[in-house]
Order: sequence, then C-alpha cells, then structure tokens
Amino acid sequence: MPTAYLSLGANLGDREANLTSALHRLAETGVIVRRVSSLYETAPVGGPPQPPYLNLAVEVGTALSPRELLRLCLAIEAELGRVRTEHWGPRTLDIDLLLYEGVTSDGPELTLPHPRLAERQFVLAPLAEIAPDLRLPDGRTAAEAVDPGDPGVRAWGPAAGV
Ligand code: X6L
Ligand code: MG
Ligand code: MG
Repeated sequence: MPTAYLSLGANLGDREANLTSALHRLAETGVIVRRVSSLYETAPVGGPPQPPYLNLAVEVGTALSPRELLRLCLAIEAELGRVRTEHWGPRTLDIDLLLYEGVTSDGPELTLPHPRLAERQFVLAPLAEIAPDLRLPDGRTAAEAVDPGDPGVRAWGPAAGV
C-alpha cells in the first residue's frame, strides 16, 4: 500500500480537538494512520496577523490515489468548519499532502511533492519526528532540514491517540 505524509494545522477554535477529529475522520475512511507526531505550537507564517498554530505530521498508508486522498483531506477540512476567505488566513483545519510514495505531479489541483515543503519549519519539525530519514526533494533528509533553533516552533505536547 502506498505511503503518504500529511501536514495538519489549526489556529481557530479548539485547535487540539480539531486536529484530533481530523485524525479520527482519516482513520474512519480507509486511510491507515501509521505514525502521528506530537503537537507543535508555531508562529504563523505568511498571511495577515493571526493566532499561533498547532501543527502535526502523520504518515499514512492508503489505497486512495493522490487525488482521491486530496479530495478526502479537503472534505474533512470542510466538515471541521473551514471557511476559505482570505489567502493564507486563519483556519480551523488545514491538511496538506506533502509526499505520496515516489509520485511527482504538477497539476492545477495538486503538486507533488508539496512545493514549499522544505521551507517551512512548522512542517519539517513534526515530519522529522516521525520520519527523520525521509528524503526531501532537495536531497536532504527531514532531520537535516530541521532548524532546532527556530524560535517559531516549540514542542507543545503529545497528540491524542487515534
Ligand atoms: C518565503 C515566502 C518562504 C513565503 C515561505 C510559507 C508563505 C508558508 C506562506 C513563505 C510561506 C506559507 C500555517 C502557517 C499557513 C501553518 C504556521 C503558508 C501560509 N499555514 N503558519 N501559515 N502553521 N505556523 O500551518 O503556509 S498559510
Ligand atoms: Mg497549508
Ligand atoms: Mg492546505
């Protein structure tokens, strides 16, 4: 079964509950949630001034195609009350598809690997926790790409089990 890596974030409402609900919804729909990172509280990057995020990363196994997995992630965002108003604005839930097996794709709907994956410490810190040896598109491993001194990322606590 193909392996994929997802990045989840929330900065509105009960952030931890939103992330936990998202993991349960994924697990209910034929996605095998294999590894879940702990939670990180992170300073917002880009967009308007907004509250701090909780971020985590998950490794999943899935028989869904990349596009099917993306559709599922968007449907779960909508269920959790995401309203898309301003670009890069605050949200109850964001689920980004980072990597899907060895797949590369460049379409209007989905680009794989995620184009800004390696620039974002709020993605890399949780990802390196669950998959330190994972190879990024730039050739570094996740562990090599983490900046442990980034003041915008701090360990917040364990994620609830799925
Ligand atoms: C150069 C220029 C390098 C812009 C990076 C990176 C811009 C990420 C926007 C960038 C650049 C974004 C989250 C967030 C957002 C999240 C935290 C975005 C825009 N989502 N900040 N900002 N966590 N901490 O999940 O991702 S939306
Ligand atoms: Mg995002
Ligand atoms: Mg997104």
